[in-house]
Amino acid sequence: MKGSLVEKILKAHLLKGNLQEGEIQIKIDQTLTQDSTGTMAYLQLEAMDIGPVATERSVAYIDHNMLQQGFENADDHAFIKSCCDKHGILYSKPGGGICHQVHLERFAIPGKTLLGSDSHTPTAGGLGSIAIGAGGLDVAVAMAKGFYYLPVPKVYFIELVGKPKDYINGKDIILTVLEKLSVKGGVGYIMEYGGEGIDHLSVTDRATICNMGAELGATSSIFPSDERTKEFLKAQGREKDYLPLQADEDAVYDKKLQIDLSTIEAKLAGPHSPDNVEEVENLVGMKVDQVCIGSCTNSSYMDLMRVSKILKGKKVHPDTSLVISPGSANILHLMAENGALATFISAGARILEAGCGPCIGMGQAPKGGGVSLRTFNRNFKGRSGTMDAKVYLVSPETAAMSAIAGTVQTAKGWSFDIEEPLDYGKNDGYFVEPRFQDKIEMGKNIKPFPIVKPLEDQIDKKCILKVGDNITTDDICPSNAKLLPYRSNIPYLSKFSFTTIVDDFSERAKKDGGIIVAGENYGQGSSREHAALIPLFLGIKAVIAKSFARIHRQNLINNGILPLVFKNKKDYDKVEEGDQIHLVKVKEIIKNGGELLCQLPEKGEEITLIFDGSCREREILEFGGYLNYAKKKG
Ligand code: MIC
Ligand code: SF4
Repeated sequence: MKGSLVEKILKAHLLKGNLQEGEIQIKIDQTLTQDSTGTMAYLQLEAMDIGPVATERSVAYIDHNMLQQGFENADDHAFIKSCCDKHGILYSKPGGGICHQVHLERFAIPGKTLLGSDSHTPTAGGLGSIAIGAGGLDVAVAMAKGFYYLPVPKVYFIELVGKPKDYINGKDIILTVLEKLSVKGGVGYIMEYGGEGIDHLSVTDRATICNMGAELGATSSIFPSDERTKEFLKAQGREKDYLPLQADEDAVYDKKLQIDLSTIEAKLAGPHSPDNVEEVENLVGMKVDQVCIGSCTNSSYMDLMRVSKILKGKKVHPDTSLVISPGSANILHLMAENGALATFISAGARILEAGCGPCIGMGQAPKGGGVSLRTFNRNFKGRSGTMDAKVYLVSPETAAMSAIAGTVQTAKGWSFDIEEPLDYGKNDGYFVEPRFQDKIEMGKNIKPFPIVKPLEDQIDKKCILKVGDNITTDDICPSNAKLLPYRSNIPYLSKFSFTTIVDDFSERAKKDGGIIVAGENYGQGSSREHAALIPLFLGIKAVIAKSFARIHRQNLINNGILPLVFKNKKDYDKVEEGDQIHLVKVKEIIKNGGELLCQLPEKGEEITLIFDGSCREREILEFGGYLNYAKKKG
């Protein structure tokens, strides 16, 4: 990484370790939380018994659980707000916008580090921050102590050359990267973008690209900070935050890929994976039941103004529903003033408040078997709220064209000529400054989190579930309008675990806990700790996989569940659902390192497993989770 942008920022934030290998501790300048992971993060912060946060800026956004069908979500909001008041955290009310979009507009700073309890936190890389998604507990520790641990990342340089056609969006570019690298192509890397092609990309296009770096499995994604960054910050009234930043000419990278932007045509990702990419052209004419425009990927002012240009004077097709959710209240405000909102309404679009909305299944579930085109970043099975819906991820331009036609269309040949505003204005109506009051408001929706038991030396459990590659956290802990209100209630949520795959996982686990066996990239997707807290609650002792997604692996360790990998990936075939699994000398090997022997007594087989963790991670497992570790270590 010598001379890379990543190296420069990490070096300036390095507290422990070195940038050659192993684990590093870095200083965290900013944190963000959102409400559906936030309650857990703040419960954990409370358990740490601290005063004001140690960061330069911490913000708590309410953007996910905004449907208030009952008291549950409102209870959670009140709890989070009281924690903000106590610890000096800025609170962004529901309606203020999606955490990543608002943070980009108002707080992200080139060269700073940001840790967020949401996997799409790297969106701020569009402005030159090193922004990383993590579990709530890691973010709580960052708020309390101002640091975060991560394995030294490798750096993947994506050189962008050429000029994209005017109808091409950052979304088409990142879908092109996903097509080439897949949902696990970025695991272990920070994706660093550069090359003359970036001059043609607005900050929000860059943010779209960084946002979906999460779908590559990357630790983060980052663009240099240049004249376009300066213009954006100036228009946001934050020119003082500008800092030019770029890699050295002779920077060294672990991997490189060159993409010629001029050759890219509109892309889509078909059901049910963001890397199931093909050209939109191939599906032109396919009937579309629903179109959703928004999410932290594509809800910027520039995106929505392009949509407005397409919709101007047109009507949404009679058989299609168009839903638009702006990324921030500020964008909604600008569009109310410049007439774009009126264009949407005249076209027959449904306008939602600024927030995540349908992206996390909070309403607007498509009809049974329906085709939904969404400008979002994830199309995992069931995430829309309709199990058999066919969700395609597209750009806002493709979405708007298709909404009018009622069938898949591209914006090929369109020219938009939309300028960024010189002054975005500042809508502060949704921010609440902390009032440093001590009283925590704990509603009855908030249940205590499960307690981690100390590591046992022998584990003798059944393999109660064997799954394939790329299992998502949406499989482990499904999220939709019915379940999101229970993010503070693990016992209730646990009943729905893995229902995208089997009906009775929680029943299987209830008997005597168990072990899960999985393929590659287990736990991809969200940062939700619930995907570790539920297995913890259900008595899962270990997950044995070919490989793990970064955030989920850390969440398992933080919650005292062993993430073990097969030494020989072929051994995956030897274990079957229902097999008894016997792990010996667990404590000793986790503590001191070495290979872990796994016996399958009914088959008379033995396989070798590895825990490939840092000394700190070994201690966390030994002490029974990160909270216990943090308490013991002071
Ligand atoms: C998501 O897009 O999957 C979420 C919902 O934003 C999650 C966080 C969560 O599960 O609450 C994420 O991306 O981390
Ligand atoms: Fe919200 Fe969707 Fe972005 Fe997650 S991906 S933060 S649910 S808008």
